[in-house]
Amino acid sequence: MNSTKLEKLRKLAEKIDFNDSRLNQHYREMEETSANIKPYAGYSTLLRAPQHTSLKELEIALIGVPFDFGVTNRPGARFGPQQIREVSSMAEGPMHHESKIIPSQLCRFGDYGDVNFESTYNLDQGIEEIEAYYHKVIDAGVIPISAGGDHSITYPILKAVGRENSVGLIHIDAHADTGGPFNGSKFHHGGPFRNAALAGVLDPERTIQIGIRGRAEPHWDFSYDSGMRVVHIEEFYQMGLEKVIEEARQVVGDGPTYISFDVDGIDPAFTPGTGTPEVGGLTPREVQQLIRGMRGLNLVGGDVVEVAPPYDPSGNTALVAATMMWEILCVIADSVANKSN
Ligand SMILES: [Mn+2]
Repeated sequence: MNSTKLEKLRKLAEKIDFNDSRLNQHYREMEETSANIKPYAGYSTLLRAPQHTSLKELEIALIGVPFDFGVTNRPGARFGPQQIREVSSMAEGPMHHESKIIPSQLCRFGDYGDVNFESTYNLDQGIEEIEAYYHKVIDAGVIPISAGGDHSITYPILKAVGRENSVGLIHIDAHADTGGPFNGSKFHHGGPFRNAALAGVLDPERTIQIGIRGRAEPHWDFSYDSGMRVVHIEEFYQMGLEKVIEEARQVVGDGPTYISFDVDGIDPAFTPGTGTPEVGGLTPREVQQLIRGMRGLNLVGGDVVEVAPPYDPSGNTALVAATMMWEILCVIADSVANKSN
């Protein structure tokens, strides 16, 4: 290499600061606090967020819901939040690489811990306890982003989130989850969005369900009858990602909107650790793009559900879930910042 070029390269390597000054600020602040713990040391938290025991300082609370009494088949999602915490340590850095969003500089968020269930044997009581817990979160004016838990948790969460104004919904899943009572209960994980619509907290006409497939299809009549937009996996690929994003934004409009992501929406090649896997699903890339496409909407909460670690010794299902939780955090942090401006 000629010596001028080499000289220039060596000069470049002397640079200490990042080009983006927000990052310099972030790492300076980290050095000044105790936040600079190595990723493999200390306590695991959701998205490596600071632990918080009070809602007072928070605008967004990351919450675990270790609950799987609502499954129609394989249990295990009660272990989801803890494994999502564990794999969260693999993600380093404060900034979303594409949107350049730095959530910690837009709003105050933290790991608020888990719903601490009093009863560990009773589905109906569990649903009530989740609702009571989230009313406190909403009372404090805090936006919840939750890690499940099976999908039955989303009904009591929406009861709190949608109590003043019914919400619109971006729902990514293999199953529409609008089924009626099944095996003696209406609170199972195949029915949260029927329950939420019937409770008046979810607007079916502002609901879009993406990635739907599989032999449970006959159970989803309520979606069609109530006016939900159902995008089957076949139609997703016919329309293409951009058109689906466009339509999702039209469906939910500018009213309050919730994002619910079931890991079984993704193909079990990527997320086998889940109770009811359905072959032939979305890729993690596509779900990332979908969530990024929701930037600028009026977002009031989100969840990532159905991670069941016992069926995935690799832990990759939880890593995918943590990654989508990060994507959701970024678009919600942006939404919070836009509202306070
Ligand atoms: Mn589901």
